[in-house]
Amino acid sequence: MKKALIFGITGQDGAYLTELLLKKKYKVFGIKRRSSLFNTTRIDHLYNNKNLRLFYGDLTDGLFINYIIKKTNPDEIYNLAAQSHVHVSFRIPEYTSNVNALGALRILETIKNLNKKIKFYQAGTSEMFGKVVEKYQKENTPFYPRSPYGVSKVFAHWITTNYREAYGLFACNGILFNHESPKRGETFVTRKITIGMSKIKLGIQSKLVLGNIYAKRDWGHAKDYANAMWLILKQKKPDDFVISTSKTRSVKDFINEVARCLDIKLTWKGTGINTKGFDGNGKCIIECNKMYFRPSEVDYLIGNYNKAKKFLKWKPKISFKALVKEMVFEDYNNLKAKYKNLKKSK
Ligand code: NAP
Ligand code: G4F
Repeated sequence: MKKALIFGITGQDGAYLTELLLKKKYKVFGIKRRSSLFNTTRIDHLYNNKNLRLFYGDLTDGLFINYIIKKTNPDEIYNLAAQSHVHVSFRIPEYTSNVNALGALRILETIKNLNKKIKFYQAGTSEMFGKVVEKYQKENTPFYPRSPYGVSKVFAHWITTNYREAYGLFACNGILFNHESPKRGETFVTRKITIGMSKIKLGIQSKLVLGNIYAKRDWGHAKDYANAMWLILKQKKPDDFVISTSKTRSVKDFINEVARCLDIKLTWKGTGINTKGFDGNGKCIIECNKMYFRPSEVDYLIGNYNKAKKFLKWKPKISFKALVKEMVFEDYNNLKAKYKNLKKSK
């Protein structure tokens, strides 16, 4: 039986990857952080699986990392743990770097010292391309990160490459473009929109306030991307892969698709930060506020996943429309049920 150790198991991607690996009959060890509230919601449905075992731990703790890798001695390690919010990284740059950059180094150094046969996956990101220097970003497109988050991930990318070249580790970088799902964190823009617009439709919220709605992203589904992570470690030789859909859309396009799913007749007026969205009754339901703008922005991302298609035989299966529909459906129905129960209990 293959054994996998997942850092970041309680996150969006950790949940999809755990589902996949358990289905493939892996023994899965996962690291959860100690917190004052339960933080395992995304994997609670897997809790009783006898092949899943969770440990408390943290990527900032080198002693723990050494202990857990020694104790579990896995075949594969997936490093999905990160302070993953770009805007927040401007507020806590040192912490972000400690977790995202040094965290990856701590794992690699432990693998090097304990067991060089362990395969390692590093969760890299399109944010490393930042102010893009090529129209379609691929594996060898130069990086130009635009946030402490992006910079921390560039370190993690290169230290992974360095340990592969210097010590012969089976260490791989996935360079994943934005991927979303109903399990997406609620402060990322897609989920903020599906929750906010659902609440507006249900009459629980009057307005959705956003930042730069003209930024463009290449959005895929997290389930497809978790599958790519597993395929990357299945290769004969360690390598780096871009995972994307090769389609780009603005935040405004995403909002329009959500409005369509919820049957909200949305019209727009104004430009830039003064852009406003109105419902069928002429009521302003969307506006922009500079508090959600970043000190430096990534305006445009679109990936070229040809290498993954060729070597991993991977391609995205879930379309943009299907992704948005799934997210809206989940949020709208859950909120509707919750709101109904609240009304009943009053
Ligand atoms: P996420 O939902 O924010 O999950 C991050 C995970 O890391 C959570 O389990 C979190 O624990 C854990 N974590 C945070 N700080 C930690 C620390 N100090 N020690 C141990 N664990 C810690 O992120 P995601 O969307 O699943 O993304 C997974 C990885 O892929 C991240 O590294 C992210 O940077 C990267 N990535 C994501 C995307 C995307 O579009 N989703 C694209 C490219 C790359 P808690 O649950 O306790 O917070
Ligand atoms: O949803 P976002 O916060 O995602 P962002 O910054 O692209 O980062 C995500 O994807 C990366 C992959 O490229 C990951 F590495 C990273 O961990 C994370 O998962 O913002 C998307 C866009 C940005 O341009 C942002 O400025 O939406 C814009 N935006 C506009 N209004 C907003 C908002 N973003 C957020 N979070 N909240 C807003 O109100």
